[in-house]
Amino acid sequence: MKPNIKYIVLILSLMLSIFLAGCMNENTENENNQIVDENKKEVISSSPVEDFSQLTLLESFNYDYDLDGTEEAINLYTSAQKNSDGEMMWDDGQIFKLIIHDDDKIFILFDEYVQLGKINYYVYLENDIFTITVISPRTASFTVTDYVFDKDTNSFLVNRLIEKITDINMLKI
Ligand SMILES: [Ca+2]
Repeated sequence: MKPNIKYIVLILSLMLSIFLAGCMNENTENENNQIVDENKKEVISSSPVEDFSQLTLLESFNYDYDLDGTEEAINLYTSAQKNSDGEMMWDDGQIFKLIIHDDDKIFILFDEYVQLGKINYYVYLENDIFTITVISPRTASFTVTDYVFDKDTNSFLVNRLIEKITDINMLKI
């Protein structure tokens, strides 16, 4: 009889798993209907220094967010170049990179080809926690993403606050 009991326990476990999975799917579906979806969390760790000299530096902001006495540089680069008068020659699309330079390492917060759109970033402290928010309006999407510094792991936690990537027809950027 013992094998039969094992078999019944196995079947019951499977049924419970399927039931729980069903519950979790329901939750996911509910949350997908909301604008704010905090389920998609990623972590950005440091990577080796790269050469960005071929790119155009659009903005730079310095701040010592890890309190080690040296300011980090938060730089926004684009692949679009300047003409001889120093004016930007924007194409329909270009690469944007938001990079934090910290001594012998960098953090690549954002590295995307942006078609008909732009990138704005904001740097602030929220409850004394260093945070960067990137807002990217484009003709067919609209995203707002937080990059929150985690001093314990010296990395950035990604919170995709708004991610409208389908059915968007932007009227004004
Ligand atoms: Ca520092």
